[in-house]
Amino acid sequence: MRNFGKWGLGTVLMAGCSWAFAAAERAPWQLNMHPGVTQTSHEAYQLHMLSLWICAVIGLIVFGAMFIAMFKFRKSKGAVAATWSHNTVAETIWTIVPILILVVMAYPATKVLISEAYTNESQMTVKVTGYQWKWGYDYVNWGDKPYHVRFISKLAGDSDRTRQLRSGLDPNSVKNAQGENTYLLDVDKPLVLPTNTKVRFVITGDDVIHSWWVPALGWKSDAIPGIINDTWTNISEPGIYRGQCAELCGQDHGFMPIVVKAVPPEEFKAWLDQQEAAQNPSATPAAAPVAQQTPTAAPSNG
Ligand SMILES: [Cu+2]
Repeated sequence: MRNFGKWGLGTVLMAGCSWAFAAAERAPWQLNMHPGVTQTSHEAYQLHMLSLWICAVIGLIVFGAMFIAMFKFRKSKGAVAATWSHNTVAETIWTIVPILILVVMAYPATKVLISEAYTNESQMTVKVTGYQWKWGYDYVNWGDKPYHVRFISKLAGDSDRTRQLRSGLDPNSVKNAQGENTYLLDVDKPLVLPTNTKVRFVITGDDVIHSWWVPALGWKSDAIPGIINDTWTNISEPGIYRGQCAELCGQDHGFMPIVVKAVPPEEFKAWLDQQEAAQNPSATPAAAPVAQQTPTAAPSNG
């Protein structure tokens, strides 16, 4: 009976863990995946929950059968081992049932993968380039209008100074304006994106393989030299979304965070125009009236 108490406690703890994993609300000590802020991330979350529940039910059946066999048919109760070794009907069932379960899981997963790859009808394009150890962002267009805005986004100065060997600086004192600890999480220039806009990403690497990953967007994409991966996002809520390089790329792999700042489309457009004017003064009518007479002049892309 003492042993049964131990097993019972174990079962209750396991059930408690499953419940905690299944809880969808964001909370301190949240264990489950976050649903994110895009259609793709919601779809990934639903796939995850489907798999989780299928696994939970399979676990319950398998462990339930195992515990019944262990307790009800134990030697001390006079159980005698069976002598048969094959049962074609049982083997057929336990081959076909897992195949059906895998098909049930693969069908929606494939649908989501196909929709993630559908970059047509995007409203703007951003090129992401992975470097050792920073990210390059190029804003290629907004609708029909081409843009030539480009910048490098790297670890914020305070984190960078603090991380140096024997810097003597306290990582706990690296904080943002809201007082949150942002040690190794902030960058000097975030990737600004508009909300409610289908943004296409073309992602590549300049030296070694990196991987661009912001969990709230629902996907990650390898940044491979010589190869261009494309995917898309459409962020529903303004906010700051953080990510990391997700492919070991050298000694400072852990020091190239990603920060996406999602703002309403009007605010984004104003920011993008301002960046365009600042980076390409010769091509901007306001800064150089001469350019107004020759609107076809190719903007310099310094
Ligand atoms: Cu990396």
